[in-house]
Amino acid sequence: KGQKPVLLWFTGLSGSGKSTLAGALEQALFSANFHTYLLDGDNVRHGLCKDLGFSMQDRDENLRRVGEVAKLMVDSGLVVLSAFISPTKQERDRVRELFSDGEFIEVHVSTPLEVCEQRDPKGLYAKARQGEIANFTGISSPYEAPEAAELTIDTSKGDLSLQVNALMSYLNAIQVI
Ligand code: GGZ
Repeated sequence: KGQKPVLLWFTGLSGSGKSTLAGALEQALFSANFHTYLLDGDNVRHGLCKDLGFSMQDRDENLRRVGEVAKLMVDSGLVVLSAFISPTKQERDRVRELFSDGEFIEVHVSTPLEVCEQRDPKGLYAKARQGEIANFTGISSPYEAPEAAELTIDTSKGDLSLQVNALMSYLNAIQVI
């Protein structure tokens, strides 16, 4: 049983659950013996993109680099998962264009802003509201929701294991795994 290399691109607000969901999916794929790699702010913004901040221009460049790296990883045969806010349609579509049909799977983590702000795991929304963080997505910087994501998941509804199962079923249905 083989695997078809693809990029699963998770997009959504800070605190929407992108990393948690992508991490749990990666674990499920790993357990089923698939070869994966998870790109997220934790492993990219401290290294490859440590020169970049959160202006629109820097986010563009962050996502351009992530897209190019993901492309190399997909070319090497991996199932790649990425978890970045990726706030604009233009940035996401530019990454999509690097891939052939069916290779780029956009997953909109659509958890509402109110829920993300209530979760506020790192206290960043509170800081953004107080003006201590500028250009914060959803507060003082825009987020454009995808119009045609392959999948949409609201992590405030239903539990993580069911959402991972839904993602695994989708990957199975489109013959990625
Ligand atoms: C949004 C910010 C900001 C600003 C710091 N706006 O919840 P987190 O902390 O762990 O995830 C957020 C992360 C977003 O980085 P990305 O590389 O995903 O963004 S983008 O795709 O737009 O390039 C948040 C933290 O960085 N963070 N400042 N101003 N999120």
